[in-house]
Amino acid sequence: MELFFSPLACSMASRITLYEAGATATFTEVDAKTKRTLSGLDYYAINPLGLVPALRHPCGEMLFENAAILQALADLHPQAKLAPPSGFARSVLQQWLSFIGTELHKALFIPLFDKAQPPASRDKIMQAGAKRLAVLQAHLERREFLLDAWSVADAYLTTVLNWHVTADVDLARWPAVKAYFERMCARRATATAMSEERALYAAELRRH
Ligand SMILES: N[C@@H](CCC(=O)N[C@@H](CS)C(=O)NCC(=O)O)C(=O)O
Repeated sequence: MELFFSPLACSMASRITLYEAGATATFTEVDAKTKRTLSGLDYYAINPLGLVPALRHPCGEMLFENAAILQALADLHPQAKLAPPSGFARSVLQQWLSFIGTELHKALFIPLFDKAQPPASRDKIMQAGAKRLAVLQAHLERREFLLDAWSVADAYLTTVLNWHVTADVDLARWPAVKAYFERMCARRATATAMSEERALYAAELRRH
């Protein structure tokens, strides 16, 4: 199994998941600027969109998209109980993966990374994002995790919330979200993944 990732990108959710499962994998770093692996392979030949993550599944096929990859990783390690196996509970997991992917990752954080964004557009993005974060706040006020137990959705949510500093989103406005983020960061698998990827990110910055 091979995970194509870039440091601190959304692909970190897969690393967190693998560490939670105690699983082994080959981690192949993709330089976010050059779109080459550190060994020099053209990443567009793996994913024509140049996006991470991509997973070479043990069946030999490539898989793309966080929501699919995270569920595949959970299914490959059922003993770790990282996702409800089926039924309505699985649908709720998919609901959260979609929410994180479309409402937070793509609609809130990625646009805010653009420092050239005019203040009026930034305010509009933040207003819409605040409604999404308020939904999370209400949900997390009474829960430790997104579902009844830790799941791959928590890996994804922690990974995107980790961008709040760069995106200049003050999580203190949503105290339950802030407390959740701090709780998740304290988990051993997450702390290890974050510290490893921070070091790789610093190395990437030094390269460019
Ligand atoms: N829909 C994709 C989005 C993946 C994505 O946006 N990846 C970002 C990193 S967080 C990326 O590779 N960006 C590089 C680029 O836009 O060129 C998924 O959920 O996997």
